[in-house]
Amino acid sequence: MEIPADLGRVLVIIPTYNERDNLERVAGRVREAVPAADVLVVDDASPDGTGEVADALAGEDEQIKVLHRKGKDGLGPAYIAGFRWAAEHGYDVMVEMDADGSHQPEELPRLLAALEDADLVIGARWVPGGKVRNWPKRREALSRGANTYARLMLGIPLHDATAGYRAFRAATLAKIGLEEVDSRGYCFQIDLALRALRQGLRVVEVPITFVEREHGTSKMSRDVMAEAALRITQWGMSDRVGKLRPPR
Ligand SMILES: Nc1nc2c(ncn2[C@@H]2O[C@H](COP(=O)(O)OP(=O)(O)O)[C@@H](O)[C@H]2O)c(=O)[nH]1
Ligand SMILES: [Mg+2]
Repeated sequence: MEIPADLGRVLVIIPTYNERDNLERVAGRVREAVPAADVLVVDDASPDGTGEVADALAGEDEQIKVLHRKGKDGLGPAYIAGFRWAAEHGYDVMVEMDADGSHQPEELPRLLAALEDADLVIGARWVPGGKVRNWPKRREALSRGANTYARLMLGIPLHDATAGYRAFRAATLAKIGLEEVDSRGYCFQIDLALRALRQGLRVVEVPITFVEREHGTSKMSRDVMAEAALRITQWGMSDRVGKLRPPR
């Protein structure tokens, strides 16, 4: 399956922090699964030399690009830098994909096909047909719980608002006010989905099979979880207070 022609130019943005043992494989799989798409690696000066691996790949394949950043600054800021780069270079579709193989490049054509009738497509785990491979029960419970909390607290129709495998139309990102986004970890994904929904844009979830990484380590931390829990609560509360005010 190729990219639907009317979607235009697609950029797959892969943020990396210490992904030396994963990057070449995932970039190769993207290039094979969707040859027309370009790849942008956004590396935060990984101490393990991922940035040099990215440069070597870019040297061999002109459809692979690299954005080097000064130091580890979180997933959200890395994606925002990637989105800006994509807009400056005239891409029509921006894809978010992890470097660790959790988001299978072979599923990207399905996400892109769904984008024909949507403004944002989320590759979702917690929908019928969605799956997770090699996750401990505890992590699954945490992710499901966080997503249920977000759905109820924010009143949004999504089942996997924290999912990070996504395809955006460039117009979607232009409309959602990226300058104001300062979420760093998982809540970055919720933040963008919420903004898209509040703009009245079409947000669609398609089932994916998420595969836990084999190499390297997760950058998920207590701080990342605490940020998400706090922000969901704040957003949900301010929305409720807003609704209590008399209409103007
Ligand atoms: N550039 C950049 N990439 C990051 C940062 N934190 C995480 N990543 C990347 O974001 C993706 C998802 O992170 P990961 O550790 O796999 O989180 P998990 O899948 O939720 O366990 C991976 O490709 C990471 O290398 C960061 O601060 N900067
Ligand atoms: Mg991961």
